Amino acid sequence: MTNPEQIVVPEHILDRDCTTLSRHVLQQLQSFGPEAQDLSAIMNRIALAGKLISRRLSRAGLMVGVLGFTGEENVQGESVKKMDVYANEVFISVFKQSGLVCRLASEEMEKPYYIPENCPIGRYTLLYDPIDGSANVDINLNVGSIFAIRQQEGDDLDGEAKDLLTNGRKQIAAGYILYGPSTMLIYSLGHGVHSFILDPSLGEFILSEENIKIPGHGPVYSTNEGNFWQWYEAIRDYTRYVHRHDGYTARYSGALVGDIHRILMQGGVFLYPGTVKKPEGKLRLLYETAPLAFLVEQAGGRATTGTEEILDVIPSKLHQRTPLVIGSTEDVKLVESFIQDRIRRDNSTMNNC
Ligand code: AFP
Repeated sequence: MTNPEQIVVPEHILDRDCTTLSRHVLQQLQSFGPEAQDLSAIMNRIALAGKLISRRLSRAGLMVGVLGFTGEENVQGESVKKMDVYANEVFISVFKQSGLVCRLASEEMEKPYYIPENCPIGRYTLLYDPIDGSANVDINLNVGSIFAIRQQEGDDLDGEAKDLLTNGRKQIAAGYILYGPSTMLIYSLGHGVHSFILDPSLGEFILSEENIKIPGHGPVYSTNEGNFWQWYEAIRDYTRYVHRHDGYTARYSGALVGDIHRILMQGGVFLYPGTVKKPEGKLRLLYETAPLAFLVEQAGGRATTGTEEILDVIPSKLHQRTPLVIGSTEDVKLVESFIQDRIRRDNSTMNNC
């Protein structure tokens, strides 16, 4: 018989070590019903995709045919990297026979991938950006995958996926996988934000932190200031403000997931605003800005286009882009105040003409 006093690892640590992602989903939903089982299984599949991508990234420089471009362009007109193609196909492959989803919609595919009729078909849709920040892959810096889960509404017989053209509040779950020094999975089912770390010795994502709360304010502003002269005056005003005031510091990696992760943990604001030539900005609503907005709001932060909450935006097409201002409530409000100020000034100039 084991004497409990001889156990050297405290019970709560052992318990945490045993909290895998699928167990955590069931705990969150407080149910073992079919819906909870499905969501738990979906998260498990996303985790499997993350493990496969993480494994390939960790050896990318040693393998043939992993780094660099394919020579093709995606639906966004951007050059496709070999890792983008691999990661996109990994998600399809892990979900194809799962019986959990009916469609997968990705930044890399013009139209959603429909589960073939000879495979079991589920009622959920997975939306994802397989490798976000893929320019970082070739130089061994952080990249990520972003995902969201929605329930299919209607039968989508015409294959247009029009039911996905709804606001981000329809997301059931969202999160990202960060491929950094360790591989992390952060997710929310609408009950707080929780993080998991891939333990390579176990091959499992293990709970690292529950109910993450973003600080109300942080020192970091994260944006590509190379676009300064392409931005609208309001964003330039904000940037001048942080340059002239103590307590701000800039951090930008060129990979959204890493930059958002820093802000989620330490506070601050990330901006990818529209430019005069591209008022809609660069980031895609369904695969990037809406999932991250869902997560950051669940952590107590905010996400806006500058004039509208990201989660209220109704897209008119699958690959719609939105400007993004996301992070700590106080810091997002500060950016908004510069935008509102410019709108007021522009309106009064027009009224005086
Ligand atoms: P990809 O997903 O096409 O690799 O683009 C990366 C990204 O969407 C996002 O991760 C970055 O924050 C942003 O673009 C970087 O864009 P800039 O190079 O224009 O700053």
